[in-house]
Amino acid sequence: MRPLMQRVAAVHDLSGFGGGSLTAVISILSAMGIQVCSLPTAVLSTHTGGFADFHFRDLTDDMAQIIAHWQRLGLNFSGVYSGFLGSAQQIASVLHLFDTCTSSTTLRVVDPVLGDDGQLYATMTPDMVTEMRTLVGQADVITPNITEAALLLGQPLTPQMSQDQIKNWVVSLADLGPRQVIITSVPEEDMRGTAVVAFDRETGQFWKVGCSYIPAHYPGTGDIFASVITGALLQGDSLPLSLDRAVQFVSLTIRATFGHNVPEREGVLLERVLPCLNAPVSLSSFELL
Ligand code: PXL
Repeated sequence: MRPLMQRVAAVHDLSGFGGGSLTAVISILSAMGIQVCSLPTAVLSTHTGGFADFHFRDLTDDMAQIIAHWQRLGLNFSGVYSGFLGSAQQIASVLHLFDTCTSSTTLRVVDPVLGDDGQLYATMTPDMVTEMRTLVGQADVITPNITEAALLLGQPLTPQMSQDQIKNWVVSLADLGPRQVIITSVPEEDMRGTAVVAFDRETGQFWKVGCSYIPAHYPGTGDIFASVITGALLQGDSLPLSLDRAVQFVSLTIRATFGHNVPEREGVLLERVLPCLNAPVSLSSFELL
């Protein structure tokens, strides 16, 4: 029997204030008509970007129990989508979830949340980087930002990258295992703005979508991006159209926020633009690289 609704297991933290993580994942996928089953990895008072003395509760032990219960219930997910993890040990749980509660058609998306702007996030350890290489190896789709791509590949991050170099990186990441690799925040050669660059190992195609430059950096936009990618792929969109939808939606959230005098650490005004996720696709700007 066809499932009544697509169902995704979302393996992310719940940050109370500051946007991003499960708050973004649930609202975006729900708006796209996809049911979210949350597997929380940690509970925090805020995200870790820009707040000192945040409260952090690691849920590593709870995760195994939650998965065991889901297994007893015979749940079968159309997608498993992981993001911020609370400890390196949680990677074993995500790998276990990949092997249970899934079928041959389940889409496995891993956003290897490790850091940004050349630095690891406050709770991340070198262990996490090593283990994350194993997790991305079992994914269908991965969505690192350029810092996370550098960490996964053990390469230094440079302010500028040639087209050949970035192509090299997406292929090297695909060599770890995933079919589709999407790198965000790739610096443009002219240093004006950034781009998203993707590679599909099965077709051998490289794609690029440019992002217009806005001088602001809001936490949580990586979670928003990866959530739209997950929703669009589950809705049946191609990789390039999914990239386009995710870039356009993230740009909208930033434009809805920029201009208000809100501290960047409070994140974007996601709720202001959520309904746009249901607008018909009207323009696209992807390019073949
Ligand atoms: O946006 C990624 C993310 C998710 N969850 C927490 C974070 C961050 C990035 O800083 O701190 C708790």
